[in-house]
Amino acid sequence: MTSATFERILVTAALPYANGPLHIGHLAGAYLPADIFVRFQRLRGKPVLFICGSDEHGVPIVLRARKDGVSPQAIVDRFHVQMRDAFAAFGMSFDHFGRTSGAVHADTSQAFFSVLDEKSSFVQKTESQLFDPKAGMFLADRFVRGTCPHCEYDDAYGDQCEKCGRSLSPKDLKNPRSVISDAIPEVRETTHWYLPLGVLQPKLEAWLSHHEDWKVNVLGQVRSWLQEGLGDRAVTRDQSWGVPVPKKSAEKAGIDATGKVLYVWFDAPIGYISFTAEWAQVQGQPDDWKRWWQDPGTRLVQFIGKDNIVFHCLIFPAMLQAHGGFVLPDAVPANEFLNLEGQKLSTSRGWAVWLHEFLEDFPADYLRYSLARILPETKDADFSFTDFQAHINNELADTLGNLINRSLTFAVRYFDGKIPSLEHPSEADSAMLAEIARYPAIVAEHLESFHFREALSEVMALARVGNKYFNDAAPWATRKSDPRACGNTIHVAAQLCACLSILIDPFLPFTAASVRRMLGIDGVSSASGTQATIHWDDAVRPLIEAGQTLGPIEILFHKVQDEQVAKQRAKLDAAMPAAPAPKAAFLPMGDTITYDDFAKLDLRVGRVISCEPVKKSKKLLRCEVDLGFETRQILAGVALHFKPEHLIGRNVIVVANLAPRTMMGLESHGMMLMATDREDRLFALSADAEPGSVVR
Ligand code: B3M
Ligand code: ZN
Repeated sequence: MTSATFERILVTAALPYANGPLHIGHLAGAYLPADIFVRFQRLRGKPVLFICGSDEHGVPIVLRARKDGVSPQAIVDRFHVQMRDAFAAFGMSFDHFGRTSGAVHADTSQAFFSVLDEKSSFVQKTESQLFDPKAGMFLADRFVRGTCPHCEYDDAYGDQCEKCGRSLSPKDLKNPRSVISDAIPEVRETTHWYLPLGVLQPKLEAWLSHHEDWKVNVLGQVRSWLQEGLGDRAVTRDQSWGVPVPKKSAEKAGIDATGKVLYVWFDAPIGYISFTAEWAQVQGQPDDWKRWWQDPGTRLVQFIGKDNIVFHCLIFPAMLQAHGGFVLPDAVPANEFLNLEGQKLSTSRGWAVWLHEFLEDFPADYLRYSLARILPETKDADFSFTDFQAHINNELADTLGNLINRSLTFAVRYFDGKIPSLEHPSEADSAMLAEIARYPAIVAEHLESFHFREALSEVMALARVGNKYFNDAAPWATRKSDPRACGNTIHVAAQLCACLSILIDPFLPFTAASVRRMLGIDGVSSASGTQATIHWDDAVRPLIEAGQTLGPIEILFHKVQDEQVAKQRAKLDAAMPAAPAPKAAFLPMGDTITYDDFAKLDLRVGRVISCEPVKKSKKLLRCEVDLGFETRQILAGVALHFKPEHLIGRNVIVVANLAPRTMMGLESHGMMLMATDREDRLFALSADAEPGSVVR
């Protein structure tokens, strides 16, 4: 089936963990592309349903709760609301934003598990796993850290190494330690349900063979997993936070189900289904979710970031196949990662632009535009505030904003706020109208094939063509010399603005709505739950009648000032101060000596009674040191590190039996011991004992 023949499109975006605020990396990875796609499809008039929600189970949430000293429920309650609101403020037009800690989700995922269990799709295995004897719990996934067996990175998670990206199992780690108690884990036996993916692999491969057109980055990962051969994946965990393993399954297997829950990556993707069921309930048609998930006329498109590829392209499809009766993803347009100012985004180190904070300084469409410009579609991308400023000022303000603003302001000022008629258009007018007719299909083709950057670049190309047309037509000159030509220019420019108000809508929904308000266009909407009467394809033809009265002019974009950029940078720097220069290596150990070698040293406590610089020497200080039984002159090469007053009156340790040496014409009878650190700082050794005391 080609994508055109599907009756409806079900779009999902990865469910973000409810363990912290959202940042620009989240938007660029999955949500902005998904929203662009959905808004475009709604404008096309296709039945489309957009599902997302928060992923509220799993170790990250439990760890965050422990860190904050609150319950996991308190954490997810807080971040679910924060994420939902931030998404809404950025115009993410979900039809439903659910949560996996809800009752419908628990029922749906338990029912799913039970079907697989009844079909004997699972195997049960008793295996030894890491157990924290101090905390009294098994240590799955991120509860353990240790050294990666592949790359030796010493802080790898139990489920994945952040350095080399390999997926791990806690027992693979060398020198494992509990994240909870820092205890060294013991090995204990426990029984779990496993999905034997190896058995399911042939059927998966058959299905995947119809999707050779997927993105290269996605197919690359999928193929490498298949080549290695899929193994058994545990789908349950020993833990208290999660969807409990269904009692019936536990009884059937003769396993005590207490403290056993579904693995978060088993229940989370089922969230897409349970949230659709919740949506259907809200619509008053509780069974309607079936049409979206079980009718082969549905095209399922799943937007994710690259770290979720294996789950969406192999494991979830295998679960769906094992269950039977569900549609499988037709496309999984995964994005690569977004970096920030040249560095990896990091929630823990505070290296991020948080969505809820961004809105205090800029309108949502600014970020949507700048991110859409650089989406990491085929490789990692970098967000920088300098680029951001250039995107807004040179492109949004100077190109798009300028075109719309000068066209409509002209009509307000010289045509009484009405769109003039088109009479005997010039060649240039007709050529411009022909361009308008050409672009909707060009942009649509890019959007259909998930080339969002390219699509946006075509939209902006049309705006540039429009600016050139406006400049060449010079209505400010023809206003007096040829009023009809001037009217025609403004008429055509208004049609162009109308067309752009549709083409920019998936990217800049807030701006698009402003433009349509100014133009007085009703009947276009890409928002959730709205029925449009004017569609994407209508953008090819003139949408404005002559005589149409314009609404009040709205300023679309304000330029981003240098101070605003500086403020954002300062915020980032405050969050993560520049890393200290790496320290020098420790000096290598000296050769081994015997005790007798050591015993030759006569170390004594001394007190510095006087100290002064040595003339003509930068380094030497001359000290009188009281050793109890006598007073000695000792020269110390420490003048660059200590002032005489730092040493006078201090107890020091002296090598008392060192042969005398002459320096700068002065005799030194012994040596003071100092510690040198890796930055070459000196610390005098000291002891609170009377002068003359023996050190050994
Ligand atoms: N919560 C992981 C993530 O946020 C996970 C996605 C679930 S999608 C079903 O990267
Ligand atoms: Zn590694």
